[in-house]
Amino acid sequence: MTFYLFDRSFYIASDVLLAYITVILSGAAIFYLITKADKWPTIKKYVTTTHHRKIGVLYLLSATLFFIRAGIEALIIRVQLAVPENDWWVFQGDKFNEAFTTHGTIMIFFVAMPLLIGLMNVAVPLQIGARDMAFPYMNAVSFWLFLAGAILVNMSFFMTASPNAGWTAYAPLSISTYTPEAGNDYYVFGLQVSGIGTILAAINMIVTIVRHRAPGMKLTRMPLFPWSTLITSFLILIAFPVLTIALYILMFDRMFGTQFFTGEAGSPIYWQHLFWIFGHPEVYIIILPAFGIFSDIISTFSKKRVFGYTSMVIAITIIGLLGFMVWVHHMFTVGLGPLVNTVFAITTMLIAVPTGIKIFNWLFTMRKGLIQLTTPMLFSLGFIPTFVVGGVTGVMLSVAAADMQYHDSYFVVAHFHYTMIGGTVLGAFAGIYYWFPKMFGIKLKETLGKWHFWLFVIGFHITFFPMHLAGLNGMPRRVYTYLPKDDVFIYNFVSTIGAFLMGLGTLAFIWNIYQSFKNPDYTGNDPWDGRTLEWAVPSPAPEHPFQPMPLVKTIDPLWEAKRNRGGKLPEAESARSAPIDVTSWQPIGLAGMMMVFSLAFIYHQTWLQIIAGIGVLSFFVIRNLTDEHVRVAREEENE
Ligand code: HEM
Ligand SMILES: [Cu+2]
Repeated sequence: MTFYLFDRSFYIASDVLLAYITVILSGAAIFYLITKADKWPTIKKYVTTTHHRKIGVLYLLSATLFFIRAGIEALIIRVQLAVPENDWWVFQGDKFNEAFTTHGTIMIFFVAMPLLIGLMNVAVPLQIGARDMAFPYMNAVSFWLFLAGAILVNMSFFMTASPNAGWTAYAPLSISTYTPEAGNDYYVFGLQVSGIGTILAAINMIVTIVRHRAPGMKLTRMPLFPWSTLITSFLILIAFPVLTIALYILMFDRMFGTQFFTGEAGSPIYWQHLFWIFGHPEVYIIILPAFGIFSDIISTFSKKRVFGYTSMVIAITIIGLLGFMVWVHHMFTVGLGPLVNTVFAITTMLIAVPTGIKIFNWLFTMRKGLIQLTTPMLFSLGFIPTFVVGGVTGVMLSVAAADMQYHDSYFVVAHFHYTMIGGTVLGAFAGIYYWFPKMFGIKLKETLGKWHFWLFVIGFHITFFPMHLAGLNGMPRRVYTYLPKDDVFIYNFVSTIGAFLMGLGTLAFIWNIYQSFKNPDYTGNDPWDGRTLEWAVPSPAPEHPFQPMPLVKTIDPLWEAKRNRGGKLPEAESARSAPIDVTSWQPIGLAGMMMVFSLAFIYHQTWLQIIAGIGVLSFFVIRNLTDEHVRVAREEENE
């Protein structure tokens, strides 16, 4: 759309204009509602908090918002592809490239990751009897850095500079020769800033799990969600620095004229290696925690201890290790030679073994169990067959010779949505329904939960099953249209209908949250007749849980206590000390400054770079001068 002001013309694309209007109007509405309900003090509490439950809620809330944004993009993609030779609105050509790039990038980094890290924050400390995360302040820093990165990537659209080289940002397309606009700089800085937050979160999880378990809770008595969190955190700790390095190098190629990925000595294949050495572990980073969630939920609602506990732990560990040895399965068509392809085909196929073990363990956990079809359990049951389909197509793709056909086709798109939606997203929904009482003291409505489940899962299969067939019929991914004679119309049309059903399912979820707060069902400590420690503390979880500190003697201590000791957990003699909780504006300040710093680089503003750089460093200095241990010690002296 073109506007005229004082003889000058301004062009704003109509989709961007619509986004501006939507954001301004909904922003004003939210501002009004908050003021009317007098909620600014609550917001301040959340913004300055270092408490694990509140930070968990912040992660989940942001993830939900980004899910809506990237979900709308998915619907746009589906509408554009509904019929052949479609020229609907503006989403052809480069706009389409931008749509699938930001859809993929946001879904992976700013939806899947924070959904899981959010649930870890809410549940893991309580499940292991810790009083908070080991480093509460750093936890807040992690969250705000994640959000700063996410805002950077989301902002690009409003600056009409969306990343457009795919979520994989393959060189040479992603270097400035081919994409000189700011879009891929937003990608680089957004992922870099949020990646630092993720690495810090992983360190925090590892230390919390290793150092802050309740007395008696040996690693062999730890529930499976904390176990999968521990393994996942190690994967993050190893894989994310590879992404950090890759992004740095890409930044140098884009901004400072180096030639790592082009030219005489450089090669675009280097980017593919670096990206997938990070990228494959990344897909396990977003699936293993979901496995943990399903294990705990299936055990709770089958009223049985999880079958094959030890083999579950070993399987997660092996999947984690193998995850680092398979990255070349994304590069079978590059031409690395038959030997390399064979080795990586075999390691990839091996992963099916521990995954299969887990599937059978879940089935055996349910066998002869007293199964309760609550909403979290339904999501877990929906996961098993869906994920098996994703696993089977994964094994098909791992056959290097066959992958020459499958590669970059819609078959791949179907495969990874079966694993990521069938695994991660269903897992996150299951976890949200399951732990919602621990977050807010109320349950989500079961009837609406069932609507959510059925619409979403049926919609999912209608959307993604036909994509396998479109892919086998030769439809490549990342294309904005096709011809009638390509014979893929019917698959695409059905797929688009399914996508809208998923959208309806998501609306049911949001409506459910609204209804549940409006007519709350208050629940006690233990709404699901749970087995693990989090159900022994009040809902919502208080600032100082576990007084007195329990002594753990089995895998499901609360269940054991309910059977044999009238529900009272044995008490430990000496409690673990609680981390010092503070409230602070520093984490959000630091993250905000990082954002300014990044923008200064994206728009090449040297002075702003210097000032914002000093700003970032000064937060480190301030932090050093405000040691809360000293403050607390002084307060205790004065008492
Ligand atoms: C909610 C319903 C969803 C629908 C209808 C949907 C649809 C699509 C479609 C049609 C594509 C292919 C675009 C193309 O190649 O031209 C795509 C790509 C992608 N989707 Fe989704 N998606 C959904 C949810 C998700 C979720 C939850 C995730 C991850 C957690 C995800 C991750 C991705 C990724 C990584 C890509 C690849 C982007 C690229 O090629 O760079 N999607 N999606
Ligand atoms: Cu992979």
